[in-house]
Amino acid sequence: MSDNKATSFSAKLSASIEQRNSLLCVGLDPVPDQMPERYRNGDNSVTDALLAWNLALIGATAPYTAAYKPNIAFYEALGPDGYTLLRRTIDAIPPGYPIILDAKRGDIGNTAAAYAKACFEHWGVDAVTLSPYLGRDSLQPFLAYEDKGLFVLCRTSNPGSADFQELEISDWRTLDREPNQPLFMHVAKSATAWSSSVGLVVGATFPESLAEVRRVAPQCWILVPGVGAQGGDLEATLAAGLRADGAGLLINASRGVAQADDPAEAARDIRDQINQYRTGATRPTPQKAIAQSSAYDALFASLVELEAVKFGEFTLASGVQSPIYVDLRLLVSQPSLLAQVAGLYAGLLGRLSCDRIAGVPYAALPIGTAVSLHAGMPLIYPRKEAKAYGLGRDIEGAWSPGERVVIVEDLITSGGSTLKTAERLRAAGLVVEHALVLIDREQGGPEHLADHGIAVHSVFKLSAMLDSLVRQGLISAERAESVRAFIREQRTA
Ligand code: NUP
Repeated sequence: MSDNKATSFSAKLSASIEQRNSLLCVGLDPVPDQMPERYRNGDNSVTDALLAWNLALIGATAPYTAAYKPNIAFYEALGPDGYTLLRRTIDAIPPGYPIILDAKRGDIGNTAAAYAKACFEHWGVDAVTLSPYLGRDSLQPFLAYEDKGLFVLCRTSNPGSADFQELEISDWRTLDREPNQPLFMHVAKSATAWSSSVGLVVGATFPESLAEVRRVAPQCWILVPGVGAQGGDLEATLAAGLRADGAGLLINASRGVAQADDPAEAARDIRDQINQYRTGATRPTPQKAIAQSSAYDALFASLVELEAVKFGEFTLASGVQSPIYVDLRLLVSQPSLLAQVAGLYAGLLGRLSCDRIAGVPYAALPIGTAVSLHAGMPLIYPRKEAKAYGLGRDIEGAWSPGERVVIVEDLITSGGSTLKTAERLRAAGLVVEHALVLIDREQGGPEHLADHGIAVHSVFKLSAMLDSLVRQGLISAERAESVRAFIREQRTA
């Protein structure tokens, strides 16, 4: 959630952060075995002792924490008494402190509505954690409580978060500016686009992921568990995730505070460490942390190094003077880069259903072959000139009329060569509705092809590469601007 639109949760959170000068969130996760002996007074019940512990924690940490986060699992584990303990704990938190119920809910619509009612009406908390994997409609009942905060699990702190959250996928419907991305990045982009009341959960154990998430979700609140007992690096977390205004992160500590000999001191220490970093003159800018971790920077730098992308003054076949020259035929000279690029095309291809891919000669023949090997998808290719001897074949490879073919091209400018290929394939009875390219030069090609019933999916757009090369210091901002101006001019020409 961003605090531009002051929902009452974000307003309450901002006020509490300011009042306590703290980005700390104290977790209230009572575990009987871990309870210090002093809370057992002989004949009190376990839940009474746990309540005494929670009350002591709340009292001790109130001067230093901005919010509290009870995780409902620890209360449910106690059976019916656990519900009473949670009720009393929530009621004991002084007004002015936002309460985030860590419940990680996510279910089909009507069930989600019941969960939302339980969290916001029964427990009366200010915010809740949610799992995004049932999709947007599963969050809708929570979004309907407009004044509440939602923290969507994005990149969790546990080692197993790699099992699914790191899976690299591409979504050509929304993300064609960038190559394959981990699933958690899709969650970050989509969930924060659903509503400004959506924040994210990113574990402190993955600061590089946090930097990536911050890059695509520059404004939202991010709840960060995993410092302390789970070993997350506080400084790296702050470097990666703080917003430019020095806020935007809520750093959770549960066991690190609750099990300390002196919880007040533990909470104060974490708050102070965070604040030293926030106010320190030496901290690296968030932009630097982000630039260091962009997954695409390396690809763009490799293309420049190979001279597949060159900057200068070039005369194009049309006679036009261009400040950029892209020659992806050179990819064959660096097999590892060709393989990487093929993987990116294959990611786009995975979303489409087709029978074959078709490489456009010449540049896209080796690329098409590499994609075919990567995706296990058979390749065909139209000859430049039809053969006047032998079988006189015009399209090489095995195919039958009526099959669906996805065109693989190296880059798209006006779309002319892709259209020519599509027309030849269509004339042979093949069905052509999609084309994949590595680079969209943003000169109107996709729009032109859309008029001919062909959807173009690009791995990235030229402007994304220019932005990255400037960020990496590989080209100057002026050079990037001259390329952008050229592209604009050519587009309108
Ligand atoms: O990715 C997550 N990691 C995590 O630890 C998402 C969470 N919600 N949590 C919760 O944060 C976890 O369930 C526990 O309630 C708290 C971290 O506790 P501790 O490691 O600070 O004791």
